[in-house]
Amino acid sequence: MAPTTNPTLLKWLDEMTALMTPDKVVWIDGSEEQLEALRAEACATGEMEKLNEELYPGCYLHRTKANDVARVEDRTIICSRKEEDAGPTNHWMDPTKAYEMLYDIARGRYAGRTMYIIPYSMGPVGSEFSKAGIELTDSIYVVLNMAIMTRVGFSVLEALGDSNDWVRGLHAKCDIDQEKRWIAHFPEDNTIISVNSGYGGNVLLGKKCFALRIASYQGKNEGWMAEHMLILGLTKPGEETKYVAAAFPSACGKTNLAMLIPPEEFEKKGYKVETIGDDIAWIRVGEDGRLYAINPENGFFGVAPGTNSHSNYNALASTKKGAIFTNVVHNLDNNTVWWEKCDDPVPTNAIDWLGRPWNAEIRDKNVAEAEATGDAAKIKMAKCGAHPNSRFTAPAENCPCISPAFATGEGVPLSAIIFGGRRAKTAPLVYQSRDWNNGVFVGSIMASETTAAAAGAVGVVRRDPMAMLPFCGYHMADYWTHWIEMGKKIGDKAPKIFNVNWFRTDDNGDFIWPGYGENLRVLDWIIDRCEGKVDADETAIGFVPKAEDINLNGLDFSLDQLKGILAIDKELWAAEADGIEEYYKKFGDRLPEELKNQLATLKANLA
Ligand code: OXD
Ligand code: MN
Repeated sequence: MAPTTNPTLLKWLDEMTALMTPDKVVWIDGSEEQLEALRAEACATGEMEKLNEELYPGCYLHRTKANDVARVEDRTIICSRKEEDAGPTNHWMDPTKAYEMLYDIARGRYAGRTMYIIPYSMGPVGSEFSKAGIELTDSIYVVLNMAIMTRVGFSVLEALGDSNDWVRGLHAKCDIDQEKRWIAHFPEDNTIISVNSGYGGNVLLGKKCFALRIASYQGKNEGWMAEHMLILGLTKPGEETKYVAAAFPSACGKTNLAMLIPPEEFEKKGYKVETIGDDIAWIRVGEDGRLYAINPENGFFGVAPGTNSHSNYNALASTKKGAIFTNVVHNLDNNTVWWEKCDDPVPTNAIDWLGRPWNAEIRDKNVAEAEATGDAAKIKMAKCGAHPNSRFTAPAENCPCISPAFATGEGVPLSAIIFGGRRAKTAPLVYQSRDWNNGVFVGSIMASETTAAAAGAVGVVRRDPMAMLPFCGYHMADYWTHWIEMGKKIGDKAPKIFNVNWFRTDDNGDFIWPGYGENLRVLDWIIDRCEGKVDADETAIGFVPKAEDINLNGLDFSLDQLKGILAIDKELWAAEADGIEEYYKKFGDRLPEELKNQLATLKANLA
């Protein structure tokens, strides 16, 4: 018998069961016994491998198919009724056609298989911020990852009651056929359909699909915000904790900033950073008129390569129990995991992410063979034992610096919002916007330059507004209007908005600022600005620190170097303003007047 009487849920389940024709139906109740039985089953079928229980208690390894290792933006679609509502930055498909196509792909694909019904909550069950979803899947790997990344089980159904405010999610592995892979969103129907993938970002439907694409649309209609932001708390000695949310494009070190360890000088004085979230923030106006944020997730889905005790001690520690590793190297000598730039030497007896025998000798042979082809992409991949986008799924509660506020679901008041990108020359290390609307402008023009490591031309500016380019579930210009509307609601209670750039380079292309834990020095200034404790220089783009106000104690970094990365090159900014003007044209008459005015002001300031 179904553990719910929710009429909309039961009706949808009837429809989906008829469509998918599973042999068996299993409700995920949230109990440890059920999850443990599923882990055992996944190990018996080879879907997962259990790792060394002493070194990695409760941890497992999984490999996806080689064609299924990342999110697929070109096959991610927003199926709003009107094409113009998806906007120029999304791929759109007519919903009637999309349902027909997707149901044709999925029809009967649970035959001979089990349909798992996962009731899950984004945000702690019962929190005012939280929302429920139901994901149907034929993958135990998905069930077990969802049980780390979200709150799953019957308590979600109880909290939902008979409400229709829940998100429908259908996932079917089908044949992992990349030609028939679709990650489809129907924002007006609260529905997600994902077919032919088994990779996390495409199939853990609570994360990017619900908590960003669907939720951003819900937020617009319901007066709140779903953002691609980390949330952290910074406590200065003797002061109360201040909270900031920060948006960066993928691969700009969001998880590292969220879990930052202060430099020794600061730690000794009593500075502390606590993590609330590393990827997503749901933000609402509180009773006192300020913005409050929660992390709707319950775990971290982090990139493994590059994670080590120096780059992110806390993330690494989070992976030591109850974690699932995907597409990393399996070290057979001690039945543990390995990836590029972890703390351990290359294993001598291992299996690579493709399931092939692997060690340093084999790798060198692979690299030599790839070099003979002269193909840069092949050479890059031959150097990897772990896939560059290999992942860990780790419970947030494992994180040594997790904030007590993470679990309460009450939301933390935001003092600052930070935007950032990768800019070699243009953006200074940090600047503050003049006010909320200017901050919205700063977020809307967020960009990164392509690096030599990525395929394609070097130095091309890619705009990624608010780091939401792949995640905004509706027209980007309407999303900016929503930001402006939120600003009107909160007035002078608004968090201050900043922009940071850790990636200024010297003439050799090397990064100037040391980054990682040293970024605390910038956060320190940001909080001082929020508190009105420190002055700044007003420039054409906003308020830039006086170099002396950024504490460099204990760091081998000169004031002149700092002045260099705080400098604003007017010529570069004039070119930037032209680039913004060109970019804004895409959004036609939906571009809010306020942003047009902001661009005009920037141009006037630069003249
Ligand atoms: C992620 C991403 O996986 O932003 O979090 O790509
Ligand atoms: Mn992300």
